[in-house]
Amino acid sequence: MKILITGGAGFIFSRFAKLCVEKGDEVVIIDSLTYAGDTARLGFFMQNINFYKEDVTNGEAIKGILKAEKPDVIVHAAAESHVDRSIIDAGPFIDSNTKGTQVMLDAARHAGVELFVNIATDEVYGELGESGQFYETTPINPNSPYSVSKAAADMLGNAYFRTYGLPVITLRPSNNYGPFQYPEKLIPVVFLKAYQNSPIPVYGTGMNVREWLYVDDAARAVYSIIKHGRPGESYNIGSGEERDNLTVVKSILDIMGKPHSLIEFVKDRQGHDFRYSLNCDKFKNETAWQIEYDFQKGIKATIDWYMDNIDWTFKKIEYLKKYWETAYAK
Ligand code: TDX
Repeated sequence: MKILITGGAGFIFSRFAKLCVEKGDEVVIIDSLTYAGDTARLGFFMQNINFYKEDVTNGEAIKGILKAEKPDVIVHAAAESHVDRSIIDAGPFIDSNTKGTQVMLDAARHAGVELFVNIATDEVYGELGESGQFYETTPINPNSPYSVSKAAADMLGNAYFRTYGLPVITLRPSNNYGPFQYPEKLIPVVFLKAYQNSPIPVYGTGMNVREWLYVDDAARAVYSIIKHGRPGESYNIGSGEERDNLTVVKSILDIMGKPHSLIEFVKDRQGHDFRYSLNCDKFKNETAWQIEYDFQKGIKATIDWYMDNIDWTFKKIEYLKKYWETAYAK
């Protein structure tokens, strides 16, 4: 199979690209290499990958790549992904996530692919209270500029299936974590701050809940949907491993042998969604997928990886400094 992946130099889809190479598939990546993209994530797998440094909003270039490569499957994952940045400036999110998806869908329609996997997020559903779950049938009701840009992209995929018959499958994964995550997201932020014995910024009360999915499990889930998923359908992918943020932070500090007194409660994220929780029965019933990493195993593997790869993480600090001044303004 020839699989074209957009955003393949990112945290999650570099892992997926490596899995595809391991499975013997031909892999093509389109990635514009923004601040969050990094081909170091692909390592020596780069030699097995046709890599195009290109922006998914560039319609002519995308059409040209699809014409030259003729992929069987497109996995469209390229996106601006950090909620806090979307609160500072929504512009790049609408461009990359919404416009970029429309460009990819149109290019795929004209190229005639067998399958288009549209990567969405659990955040398209909005937020939950203490109880309940999101089902694939739950109405979309996003709250942040980020999740709105992703919800529009999600619904565009459905529209292209219904209107043009493009074979689109939509995936809505929960929070991913693991090696190579860019250190602006909660888990690597906590690692980096704790490593430096700096205060760890926890928004609000730290009681917001996320469902944590280890990146290798996510990559295997995407692969299994290519094999077993049904076009026109959406699938939730989660681990069932729900934790409030404070519990996550304390787990990391305990693994690192750092004191809980490093925790600093800071101003809450504006419009902060309280809780996400996915019902994944549909996905599990239609594929043989199960998680291999519960949170305890996954967080240990993650922190071990960051300890062993401290150089990669520290290289990101210069760029992050300026952003952190805005993100954590008192
Ligand atoms: O410094 C922090 N302090 C803090 O308390 C950061 C960065 C986050 N948080 C909180 C906010 C959230 O409740 O931790 C939780 C997780 O935050 P993020 O890592 O920013 O992830 P989240 O906002 O939940 O969104 C993630 O999951 C869904 C991804 O970034 C999205 O791209 C994905 O779609």
